[in-house]
This record gives sequence, C-alpha cells and structure tokens, in this order.
Amino acid sequence: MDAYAPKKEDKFTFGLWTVGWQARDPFGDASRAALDPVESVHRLAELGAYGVTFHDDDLLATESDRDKAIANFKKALGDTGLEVPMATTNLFTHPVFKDGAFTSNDRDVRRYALRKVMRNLDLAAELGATTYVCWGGREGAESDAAKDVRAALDRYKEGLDLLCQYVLDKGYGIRFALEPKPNEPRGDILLPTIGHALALINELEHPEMVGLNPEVGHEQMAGLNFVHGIAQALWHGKLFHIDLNGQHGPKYDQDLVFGHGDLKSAFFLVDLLENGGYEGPRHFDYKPLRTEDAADVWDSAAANMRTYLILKAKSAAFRADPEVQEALRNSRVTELAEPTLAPGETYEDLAKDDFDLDKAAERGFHFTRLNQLALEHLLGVRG
Ligand code: GLT
Ligand code: MN
Ligand code: MN
Repeated sequence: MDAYAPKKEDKFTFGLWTVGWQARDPFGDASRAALDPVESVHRLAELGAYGVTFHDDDLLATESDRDKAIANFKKALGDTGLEVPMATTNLFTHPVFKDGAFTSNDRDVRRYALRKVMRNLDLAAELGATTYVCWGGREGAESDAAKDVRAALDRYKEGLDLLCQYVLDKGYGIRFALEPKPNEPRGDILLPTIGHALALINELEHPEMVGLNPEVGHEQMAGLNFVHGIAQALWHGKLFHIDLNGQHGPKYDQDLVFGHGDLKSAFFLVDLLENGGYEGPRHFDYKPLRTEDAADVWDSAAANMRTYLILKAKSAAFRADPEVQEALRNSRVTELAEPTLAPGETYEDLAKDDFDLDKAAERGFHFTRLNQLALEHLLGVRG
C-alpha cells in the first residue's frame, strides 16, 4: 500500500483551468491541446482527487453549446462521484474586462460582470458548491491617474453586497472567498494582500458571508510570509478556501506544483492547515509547466497531492518527536499561549513584578535548534 496515495477524505480539489491550461503565455502560443472537462473529471477522480472546481467559461473548452457542456460535465460528475465544492467566474479573459469587472471605469461593464457572476452562481448552487471565489485579477490599474481607488472600493463593495443579497434571496448555501494578488495581469491589483482583503470585508453589508481564498504564490510574489497570512486569516475565522501552489519569491506568478517553490514554507503551511482547524478543501491552483506534454499533466497533478501527503506525514513526525517538544518548550513557543495578565489582574499588577531587566535580556530563545530540527525532519534524516 502506498502511504502517500490520495484518498477522498484528503479533500484534494483542482480547478479545471489548472490541468486544462494550454500553456499560452505572453511570449508564446499554446504548447498543449485543449482538454475536454469530461476527461479532466475522469482523470482527476482516478488519481484520487475529491473534487473539481470551475470558471463558467472553463466548461466551454471543447463544447461551445453551454447546455450541452453543462450536461456533459454533470454526467462526468455523476459517473465519478467527484464533488464541486467551489466555483468562480472568468472576469478577466474577454477584452471587455480590460479595465476590470466590478471596478471597471465603464459602468456597462460593471453591470455585465455582475450578471455573469449571478448566472454562474445559479449553476454553482445547483452543483452543490458552498464557496464562490472572486479573484479580481483585472481590478486595478497601471497608472495612478487612471483609477479613483476610493471610488473603485465603493464599487467593489457595491458588487459584493449585491451578490450576497442575491445568494440570500435565492436561499443558496454559498459563501464568497476573495482571492488577493498584488499584480499581474494588472500593474497593480486592488486587494493586493490578505490584509487588504480582510479590511474590505469588514466594510461589507454581510461580512459573515465573505472570507478569503489566499494563494501561496500571490503572497510570496509580494515577499510576504504565506504561513503568517494564513494564520491570521484563520485567527479572523476567514479562511474559507485556499489555493495551493509553488512560487520562488518575488517574480511573475509561477503557479508551480505545490512544494516545488519554497518547500520549507510548504512544510509549515501543511503543519498549520492540519493542526489549525482548517477543514475545507485542499485546492490546487497550479499550472503544469509549459514544457510538459499531455501525459506529464497528470504526473504534475498527482505530484501536488503526493507532496502534500508527504509533508503531512513529516509534520506529524515533527510534532511527535520528543526532542522537538523539548525544543518548543525551551524556545518558549508554548509560553506565548499564556495570557500576559493572570485572571483578575489589571495593569496595576504589572508594577508589582520583580523583573531583572539585564537577566531577561541575556536569555536566548534557541530558535536555531528548533529550525534545524524542522529542517532535519523535512530532509528525512529524523523521524
Ligand atoms: C486565474 C488565477 C487564479 C485564480 C483563478 C480563479 S483564475 O487562473 O490566476 O489565481 O484563483 O478565478
Ligand atoms: Mn497564481
Ligand atoms: Mn488562485
């Protein structure tokens, strides 16, 4: 038995647009043929995935008749038992969205974008999706003269409020998940980080219906610590969904296989997801390399899940290691969970402390040892 074979309980999901990416980039044509969503559903199910996600337009990859495309997709879901936990809208490919969708300067475009989302929300609800992702890739600008950002945020809020109302009126069991990204395809994108998106949510009419879908590479493109971002999203109760992939620091959005970028960050991320109370799907939003052929695509899909499961096992071994437990205590990591004031104390009690400033300043935290232990687990020389 392969210990790293994915099972339905692992809740691994993939966007149709990931395995289906034809590898068109700004400098080159497609290097792979279009994939029939029906084939993707079957292949993903065979590999052990739990579910599949889609943009409205993804369904039309090889069948332009929308009704037929939906019927084919539904049949494939029925045949394989794959779930659709999340859906989303393509508000970025068509040139009509060149200045954005919910925040385009063109009011007619904003109205069209909202109609396009509502239409796919109906299908998402019908397929049982409980999360609806909003990635505002074109909501932004290249020139600070071109966008009144405060007005754009008013329109962002207006759009999200309207969509929440639509879901409530229809009685759909759907929550929205905003996906931050700092740039690409726009020079600057609105809601560039987890923190910006969290702040906007607080201004909405139904903040309880809106959370986040952070993506590994998007925070790392901005030089931010993804694990910290996810921890904060969890702390706010806002980690509704997650996009797992790989990225090598600040550069264009690589969308590598999970773990094929910053592996140490991926290890601590899996450790956090597995122990931090996140129960949603583990959704891979990656792009098979442009160099890969049609068969390699499925190898890359499998690699995402296998790497996640290997890191999950490494995380369990790390936590179970008595030396790690001792190191965590020595580094006072566990002491941080203790409130700074004891029950019943007030700020006045702080004056009563018998505190030796110089002695406390001398105490080391021994974080190097802790980090080395994590590294050794990751490298397979312990546990
Ligand atoms: C697009 C983007 C992703 C988003 C998808 C959802 S589409 O491929 O690069 O990060 O998650 O719209
Ligand atoms: Mn990305
Ligand atoms: Mn994504």
